[in-house]
Amino acid sequence: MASPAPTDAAGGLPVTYERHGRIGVITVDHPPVNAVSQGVRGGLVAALDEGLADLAAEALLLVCAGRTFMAGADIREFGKAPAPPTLPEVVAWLDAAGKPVTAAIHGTALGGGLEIALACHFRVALPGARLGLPEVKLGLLPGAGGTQRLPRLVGPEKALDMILSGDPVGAEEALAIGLVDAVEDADTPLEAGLRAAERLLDRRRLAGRDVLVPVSARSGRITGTDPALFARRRAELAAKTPHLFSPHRIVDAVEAAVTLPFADGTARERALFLECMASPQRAGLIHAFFAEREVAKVPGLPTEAPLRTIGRTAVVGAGTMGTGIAMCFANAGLPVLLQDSSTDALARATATIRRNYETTARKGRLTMEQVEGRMALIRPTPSLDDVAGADLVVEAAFESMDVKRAVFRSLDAICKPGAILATNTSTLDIDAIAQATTRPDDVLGLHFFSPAQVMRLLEVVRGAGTSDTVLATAMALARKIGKVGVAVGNCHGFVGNRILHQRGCEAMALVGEGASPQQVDRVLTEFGFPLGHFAMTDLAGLDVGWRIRQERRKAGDPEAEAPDWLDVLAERGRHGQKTGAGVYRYEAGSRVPLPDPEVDSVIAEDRRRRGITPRIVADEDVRERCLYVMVNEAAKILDEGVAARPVDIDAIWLHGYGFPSWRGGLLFWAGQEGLRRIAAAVERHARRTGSPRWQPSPRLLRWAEAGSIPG
Ligand code: T1G
Repeated sequence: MASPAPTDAAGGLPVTYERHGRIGVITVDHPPVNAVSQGVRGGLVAALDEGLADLAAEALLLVCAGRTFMAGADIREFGKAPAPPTLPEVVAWLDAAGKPVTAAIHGTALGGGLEIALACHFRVALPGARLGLPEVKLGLLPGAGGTQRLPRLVGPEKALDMILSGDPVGAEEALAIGLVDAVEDADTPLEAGLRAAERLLDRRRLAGRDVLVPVSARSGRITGTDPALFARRRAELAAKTPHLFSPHRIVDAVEAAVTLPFADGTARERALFLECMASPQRAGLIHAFFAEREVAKVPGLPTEAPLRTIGRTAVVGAGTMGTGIAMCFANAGLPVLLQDSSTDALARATATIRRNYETTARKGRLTMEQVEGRMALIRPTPSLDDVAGADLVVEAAFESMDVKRAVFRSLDAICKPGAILATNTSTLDIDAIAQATTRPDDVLGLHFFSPAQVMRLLEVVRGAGTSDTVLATAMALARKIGKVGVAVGNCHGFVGNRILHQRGCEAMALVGEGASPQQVDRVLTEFGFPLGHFAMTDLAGLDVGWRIRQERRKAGDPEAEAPDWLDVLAERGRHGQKTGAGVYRYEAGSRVPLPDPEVDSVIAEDRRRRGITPRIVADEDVRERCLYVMVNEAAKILDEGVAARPVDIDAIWLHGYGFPSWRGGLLFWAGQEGLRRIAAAVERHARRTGSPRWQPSPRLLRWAEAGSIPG
């Protein structure tokens, strides 16, 4: 298959061929992750042709330049017409090569990148390398032979584990299960690969490794597999992820490796791959993949904005949030002072942190040495003066403006010049807090989501005075601590909670009209949320919202709602999971929400007091009103510039509120749901209720007119 060596966008050669002695070396160089683009595919074929034609080359070696082996097909090409050669064609060409080909793997060999390595005769991994087939996380399945070759190397059961989880395995495990032939320690993949290829030639081992999995010599099918394996996996998927499209097809494809000869199994895999490629879930998951990376680039923020150095951090307030935030910094290797005037609170926080780390260690995700290392990074102190030397201080005190302004006045007096002062407030006005200091340019919001050490979203809230440097530093810090940082503007509830508030108002209205909390929650979990609205309220704590509403009423906020049945429950001490009862009741030690007749009677009393006769509410009403009001609020947020792009809102709800990732995000889903349909419903509810929350956003109406949401 001779073809001119293609060039990449920069005009360079993404793949080159060069002989080293008797080994022909094919090098892929397509930064940043050697994604297998059309140029790389064409280059691989051209280089392979050259190596096969090179009579002095007795064997071939495939390596990658840069930080990693090929990280998979180029996802940016999905949805476009496939340009030849396709990945399956490249893999088939490798498979048929007349000379032994060794792949030397460093960094990550993922997806199509690993499938290329699987088509080589031998694989060596450098220490630290990771190998996986993560296609399921994109709504796909390995479409270039992975579902047929992997089972033949590691067995169908381990292959199903890897492909259904999408999680990579390390080099040593890859060796143990037969995925690689050797782990080769060397300074470069080239050095490791040449050493391995020479060794193989010396041993005259020109065929692939002894296949560890019994394969029929006649049919090429895998033999000896427990026939109940696939039924068991299908039953597990039906229980765990009935709504996901690609996992069921992965089972079908791996089963074909057992029931069909290789060529037929490969054809079956291709057909199943194309079914997944056409699925809306693939579009949603790939949008979610890029959204997480896109939001790190803040429009209008100079990319060369100088960054402050964040070496020492501090957290003020050792409550639930402060404790979790301190763990975030320690997890990233940053020393952190955890300050609280109450030594009891500090003792509780320290015990909680240790308990959390030891639980993680028991699950094998941390060593006890790492636990002690992280504990050593967290220094509790009752003295606020101790934070004077911190580069960044995060205030996580009680959600009260008076309290926060007092803390910031103190920090302003204590902290060194250039220290960044951040508040973890979830709803309060950043500017009002910044005005308590003489350095508003160094103040911003870092809104972590509970539990802070788990949830990936971090709303980075820019105040009127926040400088570019401080914003850029905060966004870089978000990446360093493993968060999805999204830059947002300052308004009540910022972006995520402001949208959540509208869904909550609608959920309360639906219950007032006759729906039950269970019905609202069931509709939302059937949509794909991990928790319904009221179950999530129980998790966060009814007292949180109750206090915020009290604060708003005390401040005379005209939009503050009158007390409702949730306030009645909160006043009765039903604060949610933490008190064993909230909207639901919870058996001791259980998080399973159970309906509670006491709540039904509180709701019934609330309806009587409001003069409402309950009616049957249809599930479709619940779905439409809870979700469409969110879309309308998102459009208003964009209208006001509180969020810069639709993708920012998608990332916020994906990573802060469990919006189902296979739907791509709130606004990506709205585009699939139908913008005209949503706008018409919003206008209908506006006429029905006259409520401000249903007043259609002009932007939503423009989207409906255009039939799409521009980036
Ligand atoms: N295609 C195109 N671009 C990619 C890419 C890919 N596969 N992977 C990463 N990028 C971009 C990413 O958008 C970012 O761009 C930059 O590279 C750095 O990524 C047929 C169908 C490899 C572990 O699912 O898991 O093969 O923002 O910030 O944190 O069977 O990227 O700089 O412009 O994530 O060091 C299967 C996806 C594809 C791997 C590196 N492969 N990538 O993480 O860097 S489907 C994957 C990752 C497939 C075949 C099937 C991670 C990483 P920008 P990054 P990182």
